[in-house]
Amino acid sequence: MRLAVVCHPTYGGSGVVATELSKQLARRGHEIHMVSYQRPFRYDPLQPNLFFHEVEVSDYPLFSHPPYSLNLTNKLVELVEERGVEVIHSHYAIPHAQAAWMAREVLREERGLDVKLACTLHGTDITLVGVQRSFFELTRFTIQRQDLLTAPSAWLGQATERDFQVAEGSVEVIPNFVDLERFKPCEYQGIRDHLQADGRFILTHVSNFRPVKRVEDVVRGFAALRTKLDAILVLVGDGPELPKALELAKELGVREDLRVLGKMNDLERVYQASDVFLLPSLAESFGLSALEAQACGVPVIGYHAGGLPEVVRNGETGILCPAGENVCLGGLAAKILSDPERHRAMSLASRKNAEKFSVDRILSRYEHSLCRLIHGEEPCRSGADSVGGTVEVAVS
Ligand code: GMT
Repeated sequence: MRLAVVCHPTYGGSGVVATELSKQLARRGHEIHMVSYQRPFRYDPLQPNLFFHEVEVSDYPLFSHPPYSLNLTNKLVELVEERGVEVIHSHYAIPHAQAAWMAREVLREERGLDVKLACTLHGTDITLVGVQRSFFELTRFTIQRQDLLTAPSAWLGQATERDFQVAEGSVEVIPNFVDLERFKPCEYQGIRDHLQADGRFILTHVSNFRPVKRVEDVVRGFAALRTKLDAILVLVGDGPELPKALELAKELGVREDLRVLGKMNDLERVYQASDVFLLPSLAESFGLSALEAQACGVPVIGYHAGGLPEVVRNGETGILCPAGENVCLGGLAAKILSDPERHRAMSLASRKNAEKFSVDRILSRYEHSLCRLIHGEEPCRSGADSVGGTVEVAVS
């Protein structure tokens, strides 16, 4: 296959999934063209069959808001014409599904080319941003015109079908995946020392600290736990809600117990040192961080809401509290931590659960669905086959 993969390059689950998927498909011999305004942070320039195409964003002074979607559309037209791209795979609907649809219109009408469109919906493109009045109509229109729609959870699939008038059952659920070699349990003591845990339990939260992550609930839950147990709370990532969370921790008298690490690349080292992972979002479509934590053997505590129950097995690999009950988060975390046998069983079950989301298993599902767009039920040819066996490394 020859694919154009369009994504947001910044930190965030959708960019991570798009880039890891691209690398894996390229490894299987498909020709993958990643497209964005900046190189995605997990992109590997040395990987054969993987190319990055930067969209030049117009800086003409008349535009106080550069029309990125138009520059992106032109780049996609160019890639289909010049590189023979067969499918445009958008990650996060806005503005990628719109640009892909516009590119296809140009290609059909003027060049007689029929590129297929696939879009992986990730979460807030449906639940928060796409439903805004200023985005809704065009998002609905372009989502309905994709040849393949995928979502990481049944919960997000159903929300899309309900709110965007997509035919029932037409969103395919393909969960997020995890690299089980990288994210695995490890007893290494160094990070615990570095965090000055001094034998205390370690609770962790990793996110982009936006309101949807409900970081205040993390802090309130942790404060509730601190009335029962000695522990520290490690916060990884950065975003607009972080200062508020730190202020709240001060008010609740637990600021000294926080370790604020900022953005990190090698997250596995923090998960491996953690005893419990907290993710109390109410509208999380999947929760990639919850999967990565479980792969490292760390039970997850969050709410019975969104797609989280599809990732965390309530009572087995973590605990899901009734939505919004933040004191419950701390109370149940304390219960698990005070029972070493139960904690150990949950830790083992967490790793086992994560194994169901291995790269190989999930990748095959993407590969099958994308190939079907081009070849129907025929077996899929690799990119190398379809371009005459050439394997190149290049950046355009
Ligand atoms: O929807 C978002 O907030 C953006 C996206 C991102 O880029 O961070 O996150 C979503 O995509 C991830 C990968 O599919 C999922 O694991 C996250 O659960 C999801 N975030 C939300 O639904 C809030």
